[in-house]
Amino acid sequence: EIPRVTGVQTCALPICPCHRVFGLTVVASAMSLATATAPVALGGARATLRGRRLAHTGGSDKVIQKAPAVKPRRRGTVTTASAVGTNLTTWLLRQEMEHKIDGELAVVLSSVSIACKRISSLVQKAGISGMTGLAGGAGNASGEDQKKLDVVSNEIFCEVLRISGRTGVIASAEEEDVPVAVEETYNGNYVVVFDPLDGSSNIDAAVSTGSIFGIYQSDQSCVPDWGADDEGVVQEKCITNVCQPGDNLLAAGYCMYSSSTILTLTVGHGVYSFTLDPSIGEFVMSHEDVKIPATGKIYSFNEGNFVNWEPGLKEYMDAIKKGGKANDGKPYSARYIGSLVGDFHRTMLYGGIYGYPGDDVNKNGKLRLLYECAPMSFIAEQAGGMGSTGRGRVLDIQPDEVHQRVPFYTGSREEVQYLESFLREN
Ligand code: P6P
Repeated sequence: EIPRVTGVQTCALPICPCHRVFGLTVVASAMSLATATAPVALGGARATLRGRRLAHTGGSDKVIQKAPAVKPRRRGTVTTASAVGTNLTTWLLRQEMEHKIDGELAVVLSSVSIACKRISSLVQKAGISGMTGLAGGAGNASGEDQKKLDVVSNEIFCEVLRISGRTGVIASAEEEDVPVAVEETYNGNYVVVFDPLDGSSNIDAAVSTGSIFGIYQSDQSCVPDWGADDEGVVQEKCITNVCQPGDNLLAAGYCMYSSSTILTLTVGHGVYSFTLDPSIGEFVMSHEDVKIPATGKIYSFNEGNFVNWEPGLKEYMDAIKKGGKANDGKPYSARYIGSLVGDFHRTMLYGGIYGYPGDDVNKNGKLRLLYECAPMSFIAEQAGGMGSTGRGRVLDIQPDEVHQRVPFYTGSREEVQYLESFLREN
């Protein structure tokens, strides 16, 4: 039974094996291709040309094969082979070897990937396991109806993060307004913010959904003194620890549950996507060092809100419908599935712009800064794109509260800058 303290939910979980990223021998598949470039004249000896054995020539020095004209490599040039096909665990170990993350963060990321696998399995069979439809109850902290899978996905994320033993504080889209302090036994150095199942309104129609997460270093001055702090002080420290600007993010990612399950993440050195291979239950790298095209002819907005948009945004919309730079002056195309993760992933790969503007009804729009816009902006910037409020960089914002909303535009750098130019004029 998890003892609940009103205000700050702490939990004393039974001692469980932590998720560990076991040390594996990492074989760096460095290949150096020393290739002959001149025609090969063989004199009575076996020879190897690029690994293929050629027949003995009986001593005549005639050319028996002209090597393909390839640019000679400087001997000793090590060519690091692509990491595509590497599984997530091996990639995390490589990041740790290269000091891009520490072992503790590797454990947290590995735990998140386990949560994503479990949620993917539930999403794939939601329609036949009675997991569609509303959970009932009062809804989440943002006043949104909770689907059954929202609640279950949230519990999965909370459980794997607590058991990882590396998480100090967690803040979820589905938890009440205060972040949750992880009980001391399992307390760790990281703050994890997440939306366990974004776009869950699409579940009943089997349209793409996703999990979004961001990981911060815990501010040691905000770690509760479990023996002395009362719950008000613990709560205050947790909120301070969670409300960090996106620029402090150590890692961020999303897992898209669609025609395939794709975990995309960054640890601050580029963006990598791993596709779940259900036959082995492993995330396998499918996209290496993803870069968003500088321009793109797809725009992704809910135009149902058009009448409430500010004048500059309306002018922008009219402009790209007449024609834009990315499409040789021809009109852009609209794509909108109402799921941030799906719309964002497509924008990442194809280019273009996704936006959820503020309007006359909701001046800060709908998306939450901490666990939607900031993680997605970190990923976008790592992929050469942008994350903007239309008038500033999302990652610069110091959050005032956990479920704070901001207007959000992201995608191709030149497309977001073009949009900003219309808003600056007004
Ligand atoms: P609307 C899903 O609820 C979400 O948070 C994002 O995933 C999505 O982009 C947006 O809201 C859709 O909102 O108002 O267009 O239905």
